[in-house]
Amino acid sequence: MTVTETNPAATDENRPIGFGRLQRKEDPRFVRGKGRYLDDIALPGMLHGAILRSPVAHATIVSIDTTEALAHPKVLAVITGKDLEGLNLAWAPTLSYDVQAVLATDKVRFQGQEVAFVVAEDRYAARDALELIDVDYDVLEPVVDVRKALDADAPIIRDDKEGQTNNHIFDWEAGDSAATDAVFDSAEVVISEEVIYPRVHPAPMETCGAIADYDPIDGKLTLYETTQAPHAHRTVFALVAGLPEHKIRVISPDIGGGFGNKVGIYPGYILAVVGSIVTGKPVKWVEDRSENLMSTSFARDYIMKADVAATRDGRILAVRTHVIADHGAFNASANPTKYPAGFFHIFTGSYDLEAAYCKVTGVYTNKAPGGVAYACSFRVTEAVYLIERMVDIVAAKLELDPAQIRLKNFIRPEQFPYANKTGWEYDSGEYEKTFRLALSRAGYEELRREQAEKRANGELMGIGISFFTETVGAGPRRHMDILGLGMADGAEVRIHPTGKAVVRLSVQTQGQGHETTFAQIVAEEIGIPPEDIEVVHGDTDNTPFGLGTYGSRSTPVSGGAVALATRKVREKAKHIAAAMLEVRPEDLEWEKGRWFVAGDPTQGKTMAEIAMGAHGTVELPEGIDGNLDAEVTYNPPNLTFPYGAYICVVDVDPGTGYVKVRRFIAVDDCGTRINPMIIEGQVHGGLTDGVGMALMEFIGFDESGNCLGGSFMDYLIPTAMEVPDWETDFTVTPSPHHPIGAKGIGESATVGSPPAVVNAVVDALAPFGVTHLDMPCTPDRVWAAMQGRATPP
Ligand code: MCN
Ligand code: CUM
Repeated sequence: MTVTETNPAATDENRPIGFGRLQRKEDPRFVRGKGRYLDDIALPGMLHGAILRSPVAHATIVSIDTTEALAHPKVLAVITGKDLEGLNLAWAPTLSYDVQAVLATDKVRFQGQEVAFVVAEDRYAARDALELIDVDYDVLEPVVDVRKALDADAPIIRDDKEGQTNNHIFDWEAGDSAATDAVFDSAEVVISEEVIYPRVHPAPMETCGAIADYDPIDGKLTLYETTQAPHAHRTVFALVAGLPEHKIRVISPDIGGGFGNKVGIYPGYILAVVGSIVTGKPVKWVEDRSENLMSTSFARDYIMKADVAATRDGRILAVRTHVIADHGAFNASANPTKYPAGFFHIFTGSYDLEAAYCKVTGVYTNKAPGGVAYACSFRVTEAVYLIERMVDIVAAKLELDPAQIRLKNFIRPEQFPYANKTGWEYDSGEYEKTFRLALSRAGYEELRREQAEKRANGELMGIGISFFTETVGAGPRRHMDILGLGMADGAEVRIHPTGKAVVRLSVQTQGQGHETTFAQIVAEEIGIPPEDIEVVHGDTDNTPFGLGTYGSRSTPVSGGAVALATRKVREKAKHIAAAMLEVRPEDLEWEKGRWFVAGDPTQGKTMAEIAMGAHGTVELPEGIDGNLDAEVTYNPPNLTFPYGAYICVVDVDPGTGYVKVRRFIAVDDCGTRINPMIIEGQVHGGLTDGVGMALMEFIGFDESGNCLGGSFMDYLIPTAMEVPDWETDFTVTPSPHHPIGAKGIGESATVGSPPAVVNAVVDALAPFGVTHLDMPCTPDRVWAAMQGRATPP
């Protein structure tokens, strides 16, 4: 088999097969407009649903009159919360052991909440009929300011919950409070700041939607959904709707971006199912942009009060923080159950501390639910932003260089595996090496000289550094589950008689290129070229069980499953080859793509020959059945800890406060790299996210609880105009416990870049005595900071 000829695209890094810069197998259909997204699917006789949403943030529902809507000639059904109560479906469990109203029955609790569902012959009729529904609301005082949510006189939002006498959801803590306080008591320097990570939204290009097709004859529900986790959704649907799980098929077609927005189970999905059961026809529901921005999973919304204890010369000793977490009206965030604040407790960052402690208080407000979305790595975003902002503040107050203070405090290579003070075991890292590469790529010393010259001329140039460590690949089953489902993932590898392969995954690509990279893992392990390997995913009838794609867990978990399943195939192939060659398996040696007789390389069998042999007539050894297939469910022993060093250079217009990102240098380490081109794409996208959040993205509310970020006119996202040409580089520190040494990369840049941008803006404003500025650093906020005024909301 001459691999190089059959795989001309994979020529990068001298690796003709397996890992390398292979062009994406999925792109021919995407670039030709042949992707098949949810809204492209039209089933025979399909009806269309639309959701009536609450115009107010907090109100009692006095009455709902649907008579006129029902009289619309094209309307087949109008469903209200009362109807759902009859089916015991008015409330659905969230992924955080709370409940969420599918359609409001008693009260509405955020602007945009689902109140009624219309099913009509077409989309326009469904929308028109929404306007014919008459809802009488008795408006209540809303809880908008999260700081006041726990006040004794605050209106109680969740009066539906028995025993709920305030807006408190949970208190969660990590680390050692007393030990941390002790370090603070004797510290030379204590520095405090309140750091806010505002509410933002993942805003994928494709909004969320579902098509439910319930067949009353055989009782089978086929549910097309924009979901990042088809298997988990199916199980939850079985539990919620009481449908037998083997009669539910969840199909997740091509996804136009997920970014965490497509993890949750939204009322619209459930309503499509109810609509199909009620009408006996397939029902499609697709939300519009405003519905997406106003009602589906937002992200962040953390107010973090933090203290850092340090020595006068910049050795950081301890960090403690108290977070108020705004979870909106329902606690619907998608965390591993044990961790209501996600993995926020990695806020100790990349530094070797003596002590750390965090407490997170989750509260209800009259806002849309969510919290864990937007490439957050389960709230590592908030953690990284906090520590990287604080380290810069400490550096500024102690008049130290932000690069030097980081070098002084890094966890050293010989300390890995490193147990941090809040319970994580970092698997591997060479922080200083990666950091120094970023400094040299940036020309850090030269940049500082340039900055000094500019400052002398009254020009505002800023240099921002961020060094982040992530924890991705949730997770070991003994520690991590969602609704009781352990966080493992399955993979199935089948080799056809002619030597072509199919690999079936439990994870779901949304743009990350799984159809390419998972084929590359099989190729690397077994020597079949990637173009001969088909990747199947996104259909519960055709893939093994697993928890899906989020928290950059596909490579750490599913990637491990695929590598191990392929190794099983390779081992089996050895026994079959031995039978074919009439030698003992111990006498065979492996080279990529073939087993051969040790000492006589001419005597061998390629994978294609072995595949045919497996299905052929040769007598197979005891215990080897006639196929070349294998499956594995992989339960990772630990998470993986990718990291990176980012440096951002900005110029601030002293006249307007406008921030221009001039340069951005990103050096990432995600261990073994499967496809460098795809990794670069992931990093470019995440850096763009970071510039967006740092400078413009923000979901705000007025005092009545009206959402101020409900369209792309108000919720700004970056375009090519706002971002520089990214300068990326990498180091490789393989994960010691992952089968191929890979760590996740899908969220690294979104997690790591916002502090670099904000640190750069604050650095630019240093001549004004500014040491902190909250995101987004919009021109008006930057301007106000220059004038020494409080920043506008
Ligand atoms: N990869 C690699 N080598 C590594 C690590 C990863 O080549 N060492 C490749 C993977 O094989 C995969 C891609 O990079 O093709 C991302 O892998 P991974 O880090 O495992 O992340 P996931 O595949 O689990 O993707 C999830 C992650 C998350 S949680 C969000 S949010 C996000 C992100 O991916 N959403 C995205 N990146 C996105 N990119 C696109 N285009 N669209 C989204 O919705
Ligand atoms: Cu937190 S967004 Mo991604 O994990 O799907």
